[in-house]
Amino acid sequence: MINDVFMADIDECLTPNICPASLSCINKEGSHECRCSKGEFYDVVKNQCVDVDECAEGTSLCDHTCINLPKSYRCECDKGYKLADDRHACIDIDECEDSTLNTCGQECRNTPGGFECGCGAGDQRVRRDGQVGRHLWPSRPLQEPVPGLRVRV
Ligand SMILES: [Ca+2]
Ligand SMILES: [Ca+2]
Repeated sequence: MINDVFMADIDECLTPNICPASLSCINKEGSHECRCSKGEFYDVVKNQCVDVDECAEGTSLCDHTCINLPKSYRCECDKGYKLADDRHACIDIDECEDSTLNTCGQECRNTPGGFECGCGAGDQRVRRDGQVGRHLWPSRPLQEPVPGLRVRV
């Protein structure tokens, strides 16, 4: 019969400095383990935990830009896109949904990463601000170039 008293686990982690600096102590049944934090790895040469550069390793899976951080990383999106709830994917901002995000005087068409402004065939005035919008399209096909069509950029 096993004597529970002799089988009792000792929590080695209660011993001060049982693990080298920057390593966390994990108590295990009959032993213990010194481990680096999540997002770090043990560098044998430096004898310490160092940050994993998820961006350089290509493990970040960011849609656009990866920013390496201590023990972590973060994803950023190009202009005209916003970070999705999963904090990795980038989704297009619909500038036409919010009039403060587009500079169209008349019609607005959402495009991936930007928006386009257009005007009716009968209207020759089109406002366009090059900030995010890229192109100009006639909202109705023009049969031929309209004389005197002026585009203000
Ligand atoms: Ca990192
Ligand atoms: Ca857009």
